[in-house]
Amino acid sequence: MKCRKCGEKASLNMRQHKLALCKEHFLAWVPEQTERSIQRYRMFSRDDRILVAVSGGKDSLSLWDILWRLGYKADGLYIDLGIDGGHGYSQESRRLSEAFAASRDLHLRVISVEHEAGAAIPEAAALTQRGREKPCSLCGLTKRHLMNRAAQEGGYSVLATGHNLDDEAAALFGNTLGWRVGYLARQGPVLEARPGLARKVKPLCRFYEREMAAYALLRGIAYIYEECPYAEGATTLYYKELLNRLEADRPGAKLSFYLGFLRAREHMTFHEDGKDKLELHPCPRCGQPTSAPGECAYCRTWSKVRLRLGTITGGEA
Ligand code: Q46
Ligand code: ZN
Ligand code: ZN
Repeated sequence: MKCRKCGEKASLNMRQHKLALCKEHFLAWVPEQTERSIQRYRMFSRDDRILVAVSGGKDSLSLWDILWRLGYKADGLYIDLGIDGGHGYSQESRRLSEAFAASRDLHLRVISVEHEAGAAIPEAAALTQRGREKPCSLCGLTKRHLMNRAAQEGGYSVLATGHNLDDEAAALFGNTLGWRVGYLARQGPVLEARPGLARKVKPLCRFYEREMAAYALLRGIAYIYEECPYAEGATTLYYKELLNRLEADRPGAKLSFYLGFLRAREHMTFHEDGKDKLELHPCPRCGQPTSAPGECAYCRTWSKVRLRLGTITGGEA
């Protein structure tokens, strides 16, 4: 297989795009395509200050690398979840994120959940969920809260995440299976700002996971290969597998599923009603918007954690 641009040996054959490229042309193609998505969905301009949520994985570090190469003003945010399992997952992903930032002289803000909220994620989950479930809902809630707060406090106009097409197609598949119209109404490359909520964008939403892995590898980015130890068995991974099977038989199926949804959404209206409807007001404790009647879920959950920690250690809640 030869590179379509120069005729040299191709490094990657992208059947879904009917495009094969050598290393050099693939490394140029990815930032070009990212720039096209940024423009197409009007994500941000070169005047904006962007905060990239970095996990130490291939997608978020590649996103940061691409934005930096394209000349955008992008800082990074790493949230240390305090997950020790899987050979010190948090420690290792933090080390790689810090090394990445240092190698490019970029600014990385590090927030530790334990320091901010009073306990590491697994510990807090064990206290509130009694070890019955995975810590993922608490983790997701905490990350969203801290990311939004960091974006607001730092005066960033936009928060960028490294979600790729496989992530987006799997989320869309799940939301469609359950006809969660509230989520469908809000799913897309851009989530506009609301009072107290930062604007969110996903510049890699048109890239297959495989393309991002190839980009990180060919660019020589050192990223954490292993997933979070709690990711195993997640429904999203099951949906990804199903979609991969479909993709193997019909190259391009994932992309057309997602892009078809975005096109269809322009002509359809998903009414956010019932429990999906998001009527927001500021949380009386932290000030972040919430749809809960009183304090936001973050404040309620973490005060429960601190209360239980206080009971155990004899300290203050
Ligand atoms: S939610 Fe769950 Fe992830 Fe948090 S605990 Fe790990 S798997 S990191 S995206
Ligand atoms: Zn080439
Ligand atoms: Zn709150």
